[in-house]
Amino acid sequence: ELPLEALRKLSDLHPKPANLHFQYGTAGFRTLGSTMDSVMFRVGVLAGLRSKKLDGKTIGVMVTASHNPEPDNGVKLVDPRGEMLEASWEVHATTLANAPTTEAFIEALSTLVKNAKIDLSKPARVVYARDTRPSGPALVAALEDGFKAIGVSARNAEVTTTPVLHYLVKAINTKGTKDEYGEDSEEGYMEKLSSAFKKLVAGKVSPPPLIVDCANGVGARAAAKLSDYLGDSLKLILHNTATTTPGALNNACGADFVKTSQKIPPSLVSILKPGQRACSLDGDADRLIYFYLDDRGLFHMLDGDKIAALVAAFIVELVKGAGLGEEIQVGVVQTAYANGASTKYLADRLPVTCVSTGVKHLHHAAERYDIGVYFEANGHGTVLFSPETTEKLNTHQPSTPAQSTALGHLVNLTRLINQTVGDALSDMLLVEVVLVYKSYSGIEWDSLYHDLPNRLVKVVVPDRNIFKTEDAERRLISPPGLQQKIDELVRRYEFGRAFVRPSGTEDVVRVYAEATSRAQADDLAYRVAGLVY
Ligand code: NG1
Ligand code: ZN
Repeated sequence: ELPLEALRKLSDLHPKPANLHFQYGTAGFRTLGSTMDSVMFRVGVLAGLRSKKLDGKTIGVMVTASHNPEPDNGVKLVDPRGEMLEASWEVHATTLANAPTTEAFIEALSTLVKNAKIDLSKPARVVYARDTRPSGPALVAALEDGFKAIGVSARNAEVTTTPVLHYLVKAINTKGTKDEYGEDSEEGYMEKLSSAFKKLVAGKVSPPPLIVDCANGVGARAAAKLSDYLGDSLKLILHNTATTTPGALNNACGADFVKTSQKIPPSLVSILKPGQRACSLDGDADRLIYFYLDDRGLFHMLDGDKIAALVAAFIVELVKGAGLGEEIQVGVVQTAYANGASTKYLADRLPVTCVSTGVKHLHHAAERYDIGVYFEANGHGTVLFSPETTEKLNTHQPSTPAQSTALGHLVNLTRLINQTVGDALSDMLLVEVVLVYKSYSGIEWDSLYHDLPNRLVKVVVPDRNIFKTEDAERRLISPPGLQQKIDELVRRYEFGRAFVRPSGTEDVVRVYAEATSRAQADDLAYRVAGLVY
């Protein structure tokens, strides 16, 4: 039976604003933080039900709006293996969030319990965390009321990054099993990553210090801790660490700023020397973009596509080196936003799949390879080793010392990489390992291939839901006739490519275009935008 009395009493403290509609999208619920009180309460209850449904396994709840402006906030659920919430439950989340009254909410809960066959006598366990947003504490209090209302045993992981929360979920659920992921604490995470990194770079020449733009967000705290664990193995110089300065979060800094504006954060202009490498985290430290200035002071960005190219080629080399080239297939997963030049570079070397935007699509497609490398151009990504591959790496008998070394590196990579979700800090260490092995500076890395100039624009339209896509979002099937017009335009540009899709996180339609020159890419993007509007 649902604890109706507690639910009613607490739900009445968190009424749903009458005029708002909430949607659990690709990144959970995300909107203005000041409107999310009822959403948080209801997500607290839903997390409890999700845990009960999964026999008391621990569910994660992360309160963050990532790279969005400071007044925004958001919340998403993490399933027991550290992955995004199962898709069918996204619908339940939306239904519960939009019930107009307490009674309607309780009715929707009863329906869910019945339809999903949830045994309410099971225990409910949740671990939750938040980023540094000022709206966070009040929203977490509403979430905790939700836990209380349904009787969740909840563990507060306080202020930490999204990837640490995902790590905790997996670590808690695998504790004491043969698949134990690591100690279930932030320290356990730091220890796991840093010790794998130190083993990988042992005996190598330490690289020059790395400048890290922390977006004035929670990544600043995590990077500072990680830096202590790394000691001399990698020196980090942290910038944009003002987590308590109002308005500073993601403002003219961070991975999204760098990727979108294709510029160095103004706060680093006087700091970054030519040739020196730097990277930006986003507001919850699950995206990573590198960059450097060349001798002429020109800005060069190394985005998620460049990271995928660097990392995938390195892993392929190690797999071959370990004598497992025939047995282990390495593949890459991208979205339509991947630069055409990166797709070409990668496809010449290994299998590449294109999927729809959204981490869950990338993650699931990557799981189909023995080793699946997935990165969004915006810097969100990771590498997945299938359970069979991990097993093989741990048990394979190498026949030469060189094979043994390569095998050891692969095993250490399985520990260095946060396989639950894209993780800026883990990815940063991964990139640093490859740069050390290849003796690459940013310049050599950058020259793996040359990005096609591209432009991404947002178009505000009356109703973005009329835009429907196919072929991994590369083509429109609605509104009728529009795709043909786009095709006609694209044909006029050398290496032209353009596509239109509705955003899953903002009320806009996105237009992407690339061509051989900056002017052509801009021109194509604006002409396509003109068709959409
Ligand atoms: P939408 O708003 O659906 O384009 C954006 C990003 C995605 C992904 C999600 C989740 C672009 C073009 N889109 O999705 O890659 O990161 O947010 O945060 O960067
Ligand atoms: Zn993020």
